[in-house]
Amino acid sequence: MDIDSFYPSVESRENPSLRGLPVVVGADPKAGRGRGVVASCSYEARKLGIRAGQPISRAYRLCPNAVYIRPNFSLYGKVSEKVMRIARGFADNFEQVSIDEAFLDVTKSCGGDWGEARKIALLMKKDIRDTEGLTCSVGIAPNKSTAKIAAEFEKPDGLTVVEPSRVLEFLRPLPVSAITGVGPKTKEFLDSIGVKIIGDLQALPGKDLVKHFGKTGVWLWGVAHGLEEIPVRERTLMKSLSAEHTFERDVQDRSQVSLKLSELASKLHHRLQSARYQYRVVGIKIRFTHFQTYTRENTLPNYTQDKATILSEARSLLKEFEGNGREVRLIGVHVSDLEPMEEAQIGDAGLETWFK
Ligand code: DCP
Ligand code: CA
Ligand code: CA
Repeated sequence: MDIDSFYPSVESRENPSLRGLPVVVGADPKAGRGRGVVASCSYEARKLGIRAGQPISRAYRLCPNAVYIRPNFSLYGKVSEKVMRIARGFADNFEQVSIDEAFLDVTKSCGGDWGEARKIALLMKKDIRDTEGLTCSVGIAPNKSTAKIAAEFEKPDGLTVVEPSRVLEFLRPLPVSAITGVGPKTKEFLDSIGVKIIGDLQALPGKDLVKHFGKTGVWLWGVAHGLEEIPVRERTLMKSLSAEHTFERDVQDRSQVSLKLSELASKLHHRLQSARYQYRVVGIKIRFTHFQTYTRENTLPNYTQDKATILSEARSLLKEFEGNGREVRLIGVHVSDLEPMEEAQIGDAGLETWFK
């Protein structure tokens, strides 16, 4: 299940006068001079060509009269928790994958009856609509990758059921980019070997995919044939990540502190990348001789996965403590307000290493 136009739908629910209007949640457009991006927009705004991730200035050119709203992350977080609690109640096993998206394993509750699975989905959709005033789209299929594609298939307020016997024909005509995990670079490469739709993937011998993609090729083959079988599993979403260092001897030399800070920032970024999370808050911890400890943090306007931002934010937070001449015992960096990135299975990074 995936909530429809999540941020803007929450905004319209809070302020019903926005219903039916093009609503854009994101950076301040500043009459066309704004520099941030669109986080999400209502389906009315999508009809005008506005898209998530677009520069807000572009959105403004497309529709200066749209309703532009700065994101209210804490509200979205609370609404997400409530929706997820409802959805969880309909599942044997539940796996939340992002703020507005989850997999529900209903194998046991539907006892192999696809009509039953459909009924469960309709009940869940009704419950979410009645209780939280939001619509979502649901895909029902024998595995996660097909279910995810099916959920995207008809939006908003969709319900797409793909029974096992129909999986191959359902997937065949869809572009390879419909597969979560096939990013722009993978798509470009597949394009270069003449693979455009999932049907083209289905026609490739598995060993060719393995030749091109290594282990990922096995997964890709499974996805194309609707045979991927990664189980639905409860996962605890990470809330924050931190890294710190205690100096062997308290140090006066702040260039040493700064050097360590950049090592810690790279380490954190590496861990974020491998766990596939983005962050919105960067903080530091500094401890002087005699254990006087201070923490500082800063919230960014958007979620990001950028490496340089961790260090630049940490450095600017550290400025406050410069020039006080005190000896530093420990330095730490943390990132919090984490949000999982959606392409959970294969990244373009994997493809790049393959070609090196
Ligand atoms: N989001 C964001 N920046 C992006 C993409 C998404 O901040 N580039 C946020 C805003 C979205 C939320 O995550 O509302 C969920 O993302 P989805 O990709 O599920 O998109 P929506 O829910 O907005 O729309 P859809 O109806 O297509 O699912
Ligand atoms: Ca969504
Ligand atoms: Ca989503």
